[in-house]
Order: sequence, then structure tokens, then C-alpha cells
Amino acid sequence: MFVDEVTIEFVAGDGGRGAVAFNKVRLSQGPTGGDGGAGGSVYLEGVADLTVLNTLSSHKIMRAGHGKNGRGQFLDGAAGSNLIVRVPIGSRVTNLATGFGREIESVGERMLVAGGGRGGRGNFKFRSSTNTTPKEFEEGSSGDNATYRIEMRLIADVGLIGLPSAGKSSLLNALTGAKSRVGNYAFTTLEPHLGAYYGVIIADIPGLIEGAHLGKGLGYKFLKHIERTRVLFHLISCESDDPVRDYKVIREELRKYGTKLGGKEEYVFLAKSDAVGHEEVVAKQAALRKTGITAIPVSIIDDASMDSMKKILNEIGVLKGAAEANPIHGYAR
Ligand SMILES: Nc1nc2c(ncn2[C@@H]2O[C@H](COP(=O)(O)OP(=O)(O)OP(=O)(O)O)[C@@H](O)[C@H]2O)c(=O)[nH]1
Ligand SMILES: [Mg+2]
Repeated sequence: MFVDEVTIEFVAGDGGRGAVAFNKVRLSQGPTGGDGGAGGSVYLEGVADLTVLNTLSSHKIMRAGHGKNGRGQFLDGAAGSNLIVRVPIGSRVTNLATGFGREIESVGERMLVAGGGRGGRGNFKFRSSTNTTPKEFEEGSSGDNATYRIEMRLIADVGLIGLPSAGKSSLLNALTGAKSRVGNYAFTTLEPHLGAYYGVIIADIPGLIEGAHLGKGLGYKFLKHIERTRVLFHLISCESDDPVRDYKVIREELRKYGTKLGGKEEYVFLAKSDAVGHEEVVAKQAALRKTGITAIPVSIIDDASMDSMKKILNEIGVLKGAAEANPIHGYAR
């Protein structure tokens, strides 16, 4: 399942209580109560691994550890352990109480969402020349408790687009071992599916139809997810009577949806090339070329054609690696 948005309460740990204790040695009976440990804090941390979405969805409350109480013999309590919650980069994080929002942009970026409580002071800290046997101590303070909404935007590298039944899900499955549902009827895919081809994240989205930008069909809801993909793989079925029209329908929807989508780098594929004769594939390729479109024939049962697609994916993977190594240039935005 693709998780779009989750609301989670983050509870930081409370600080431990300071101790009241005294030295038991005769003639030296001063205070020895140690401080309580600080409560653990909760942080979000950006990761590139989209599978963490599934671990988030099942948690409604996530807690860091409490600080331990101080003890005698000057022993301070141990600090509570911090909780690091992994979220995919590109997630928008909003504190529901304050409205403060921010985006987790890069891998390793941390954001404090709930600060741990302070540890209380033990009686050793309260000693003075006038009070050599203090009984005072402090309770630890409570950790923060805050509820956040985390909106995750799909930041796949490649978005598979096309009319219903163009073969998008079949390709995702063939390339990545994902299990997106395949069927010979329109709208088999009801929500986006992700797969990874050697680190290149591919998103299969529901088929688009004419009027998608107005909310027709299922695809509209998911167009926003492909806004952030770097490259589009546009699939046209070889079985179509008019591949040029098919191509234009989708392009028109992308254009009307917004410039960001319309301007994306695109590779065009004539999918299911095994389903029709070779001449027909060539004729359809030629028809597309006349309108300036270079389409690459591909079939999930033709290994050679799959290799040509894999070659493109490898190049995308290399670019991605370079971009991640040098994040200043940004990627998939
Ligand atoms: N012969 C042949 N059939 C294919 C190929 N790829 C997909 N198909 C068939 O085409 C039909 C549609 O495939 P899907 O992968 O479900 O198509 P889709 O684009 O994901 O469709 P929607 O999710 O409805 O948008 C299914 O019956 C597949 O078995 C191919 O390379 N060759
Ligand atoms: Mg599908």
C-alpha cells in the first residue's frame, strides 16, 4: 500500500528525578544525590528508502525513552534514548498545534519534533555553606508531546504514464519484481505502486484518460505524485489503432495539469510490441516519428527490448548517484 499522509503523536521522554542521598561515612555525611538523566528526544530523519512509509502507517504514537532517576554516590541517571523516525525525503512535516511546517529535503537531515525533558538536580547540587545536608531535589521535567502530520510526496525517479492498459504495471513488475496488479481492462491499477530497479525508484500510476486534469478517471488524484519524478516513461500500446492520438491525449493532460509535468524529460515506448506483427510496429514507429516522437518498442517477453529500457534506467541510476553525491545540484525536484 502506498501511504500518502500520516498523523503521528511524538512523545519525548521525561527527565529523571534528582536523588536525595547522603554519604554514609562517619565525619563526612554530605549530600551525594545525583541528577536525573535527560529524557530522550524524538527526531525525524530523511532517508531515500520509500519502504519506511509502511512502518510509519502503523504507529499512531511514537515515544522516546525516559531519563533514569539519579542515585546516591553521585550517580547521575542515564539519559533516555532518543528516537529517530525515518521519513522519506520530500516529506512535508507540520506541527498540528502550531501550524509550523517544514520539508525534509535531504538524506540524513534531522528535525527535532519533540524535545526530551530535563533531568532534575539531585541534592548534591543544593549543598551550600549554610546548608550542608540539603534535602532538596528536583523532579525531571516532562518531555514534549506534539502531534505532526507527515505528508509524503512520491519522489520516484521514473513515473510510468500512459492510457489504461498500456502495460505500465506489467513493466513495473517485469523490471522490479513488484506485484502491481495486471489486467486486460481499464483501471486495473487503483493506486500508485513503487518498485526499485537497482536503486532507481519507478512509480506505476493509474492510467490517465482524456479529461484527467479535470478529475476524470483515477489518474488525476495521482498526477501530483509524478510531479516530482525526474523522468517520465510514456507507454503507448502497440495494439492501439492510433498511437499518435494516444500520445497526444496524455501530453495534453500533462500540459493542462501544469507546466511542471508538461516540461518533464520523457522517454516514449511502444509497449506490447510482441502483440502485433513486426511491420505494424515499424509503421507505428514511423507514424510517431512523423510528429517528432522517437518511440522505442518494448515487450515484457522480449529480453532484447527490455535491455534497451534497462540501459536507460542504468543511465538514470548513474545520474541519480552523481546527484546524491553532490546534493547542491538537487535531484527529483
Ligand atoms: N502481449 C503482451 N501483453 C502485455 C504486455 N504488457 C502488458 N500486457 C497485457 O496488457 C494488459 C494490460 O496490462 P497492465 O500492465 O495491467 O496495463 P496498465 O497500463 O497497468 O493498465 P491500467 O492499470 O489499467 O492503467 C494485460 O492484459 C497485460 O497482460 C506485453 O509486453 N506483451
Ligand atoms: Mg496498471
